[in-house]
Amino acid sequence: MTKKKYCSGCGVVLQDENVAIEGYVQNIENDICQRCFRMKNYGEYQISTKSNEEYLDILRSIGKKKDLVLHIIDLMNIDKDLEIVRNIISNKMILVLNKRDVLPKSVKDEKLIAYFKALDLKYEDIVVISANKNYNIDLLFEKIKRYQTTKNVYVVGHTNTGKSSLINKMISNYSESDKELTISPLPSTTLNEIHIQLNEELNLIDTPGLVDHGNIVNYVDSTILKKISPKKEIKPKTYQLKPNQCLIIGDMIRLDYVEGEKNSFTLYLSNELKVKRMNGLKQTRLKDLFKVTHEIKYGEDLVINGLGWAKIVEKGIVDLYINKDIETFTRKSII
Ligand SMILES: Nc1nc2c(ncn2[C@@H]2O[C@H](COP(=O)(O)OP(=O)(O)OP(=O)(O)O)[C@@H](O)[C@H]2O)c(=O)[nH]1
Ligand SMILES: [Mg+2]
Repeated sequence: MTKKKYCSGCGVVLQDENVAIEGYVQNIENDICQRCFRMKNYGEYQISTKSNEEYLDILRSIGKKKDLVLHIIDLMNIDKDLEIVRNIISNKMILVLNKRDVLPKSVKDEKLIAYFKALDLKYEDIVVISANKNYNIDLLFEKIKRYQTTKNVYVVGHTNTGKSSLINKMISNYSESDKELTISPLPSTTLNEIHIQLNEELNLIDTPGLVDHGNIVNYVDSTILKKISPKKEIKPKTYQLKPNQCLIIGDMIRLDYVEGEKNSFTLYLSNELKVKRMNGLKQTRLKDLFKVTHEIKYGEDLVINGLGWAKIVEKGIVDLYINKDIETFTRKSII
């Protein structure tokens, strides 16, 4: 029986028909599939659908081992259900808050850490990083060495949080290897576990990630995707709204302030998204949108999954008009 080969970019099993051939230097160590080839060389992204059952199985199998786990969170897009992973895996775990570079510099790392500490999910440690900007990767590397229980360290979390980006950064910082995992702005880039031996003492294991079906990235085309994914530090914009005023966000979402005192809405969104304030609620109609009503308590964020959030100071009632598949929810203000 011949041994199965796996794509070194995403971990998928390589069959004859999905091995990259054209233009790619064939190298047994670094074979990649067609999909990764197109992503890496032409920036052509292709959404891949997979069920969460498989990923839950991966998490369960990690839960049976003794290895250290890194749980990666995207700070722009904090999962509503952080404890899903924690409930399955009781291993030693470090919470890694990634994409620090897009949050305003004025936000202190300590504040972010305190917010997550208060959730009391029993992490060994919490580290704020930016995989893209190489921020605090040395610090994380030190913590991994301090807490690792075996050679293997698993990297888990929701899709698109930057798991593969972090491992790539560690490969280039701390090893001689030229391996490179595939990364992309779309969810479900990594399709299988991928073992990366960083050195004699450390194997990092990338995993596919939990799919978030309520995330806006599942429902926009690539032009809009570029616009809504922040690449630079976001500049929050504050709007003072009275009832009967509304905000139109990127011609996609309408936020109506329906009831309450004069209130302050600070939007944390990609700088490239245009926001307009309008008087009167009924004059601007956006096509095919559904209404979701949220009762906001004092000091809460209204989160639009995958896009960002509005930090709202006072209590009040807000109607969102939005694509029906995009999840919205409130949480205690993070900033
Ligand atoms: N601004 C910013 N973007 C980041 C950072 N790390 C990763 N990204 C971006 O986030 C997107 C997803 O990165 P990946 O590394 O593919 O994420 P993943 O968790 O491996 O995703 P899946 O394999 O789909 O589960 C890419 O567009 C990355 O460029 C970061 O530190 N800052
Ligand atoms: Mg990945």
